[in-house]
Amino acid sequence: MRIRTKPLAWLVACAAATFAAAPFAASADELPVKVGFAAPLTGANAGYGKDLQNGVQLALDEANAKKIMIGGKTAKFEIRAEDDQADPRVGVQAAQKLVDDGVVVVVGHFNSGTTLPASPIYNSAGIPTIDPAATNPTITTRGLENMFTVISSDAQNAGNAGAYAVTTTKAKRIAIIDDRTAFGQGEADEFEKAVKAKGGTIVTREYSDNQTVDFSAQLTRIKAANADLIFFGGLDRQAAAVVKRMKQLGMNAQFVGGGGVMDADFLKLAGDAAEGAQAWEYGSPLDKLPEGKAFSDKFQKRFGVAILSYAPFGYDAAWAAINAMQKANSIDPNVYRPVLKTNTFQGITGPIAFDSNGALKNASSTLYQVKNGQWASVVTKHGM
Ligand code: ABU
Repeated sequence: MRIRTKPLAWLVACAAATFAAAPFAASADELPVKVGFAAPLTGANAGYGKDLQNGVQLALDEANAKKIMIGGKTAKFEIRAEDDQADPRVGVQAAQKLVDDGVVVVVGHFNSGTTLPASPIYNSAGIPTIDPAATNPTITTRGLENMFTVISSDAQNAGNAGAYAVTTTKAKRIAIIDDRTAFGQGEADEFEKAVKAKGGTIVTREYSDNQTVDFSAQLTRIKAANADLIFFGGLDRQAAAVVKRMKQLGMNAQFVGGGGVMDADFLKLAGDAAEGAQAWEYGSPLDKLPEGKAFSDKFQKRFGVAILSYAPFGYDAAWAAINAMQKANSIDPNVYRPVLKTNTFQGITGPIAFDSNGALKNASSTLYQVKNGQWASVVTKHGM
C-alpha cells in the first residue's frame, strides 16, 4: 500500500507558520480579551489621547499581572488602539474598525464630537463603551444601553462654573467664547444656562472654531462690551491663546475655563498670562485622593512622563470593564453588561458606580486657579 505523505516543502511551510505565529497565539489556557481604545493620537489633541491610552494600558498591565481567571482561563487583556484624529468622520471609521476587530469593550473616545457619532455604532453592535473624558451631557441621556461614563458631565462642571461666576465672583458682565465643537459649545450652553438661572447677565457670546489661534476679533468685541469675566468653552491650547491675547490687549476681566484647560500644556503655552486664570475641571484633585500620589508615581515610572490630565479616568474606565468581566466570569458583553451596570468599586478618581443612564453617580467637579505659575485647587463640589 502506498502511504500518501505531504510534500516536504508543505511541512516546512507549516512548521514555519506555526513558529512565526507562536508569539501572538493564545495558549489553550489563555483567554485573549480585546479592549478597544479610540482617541486622537495625532494632531492638536494627541497629548490628551496618549495620556488616556497610557492610563488604559496601565490598567491592562496590572490586570494581566494578576492573572485573572475568566471562564477557567487566564485573561490576557490586549489594547486595540485607533487614532480618531479628533474628527467625527474618522471617529466613526475607527468605531467600525474596532467592532470589526471583535473588541468586547471600548474605552473612549476623548472628544465629545467623536463620541457622539461613534457610540451608536458600538451600541448597535452590543459593545459597552466606557468613556473617560467626553463630557457633553447628551452622551448619557440618549438612551444608549451600552454607554457609560466615569467622569462628570458638562451639565455639572460648566453648570458649577456658571453658578460660581455669578454667586462667588460677583461678576456683573459676563462674556462667553466657545470653539463650536460638541464639547465647547455644549459647556458654553450649560454655563450660560447656569448664569441666567442665578440672575447673571451675559453681555456677549462669541465663537471661534477649534483651529483658531488668534482671538483678537472676539476679545476686541468683549472688551468693548466691558465684560468683567470671560468663560471659554474649549481646550487647553486655545485657552492659553485667549489669556495671552487678553494680556496683550490690557484686559483685566477674570478668565474662567471649563474642562480640558487645567493642565501643564496650558501653563507652558500661556506663560506669564496664565497667572490668576481659573478653570473648572472634572473630578477631585488627584493629590487629595487616597491613591492619587501612588498612581502618579507609578504612571511616571511606567511611561517616563507625568500625567497630563485624564489618564486616571482612562485607568478607572478600563478597570470598570475588567472588574465586570471578572465578576460575571465572562467577556461576553451580554453576560457582563448587567454586572457592569450595577458593580461599584473604589477607583483612583473616586467611587465608580453608574446611574440608570450609565452616567457616573456622585460625580465631582473642582475649581482650580493658577497661583505662582501652578494650578492650585480651590474648591471641590459633589453634584450641582
Ligand atoms: N471633556 C473635556 C474634553 C473632551 C470633550 O468632551 O470633548
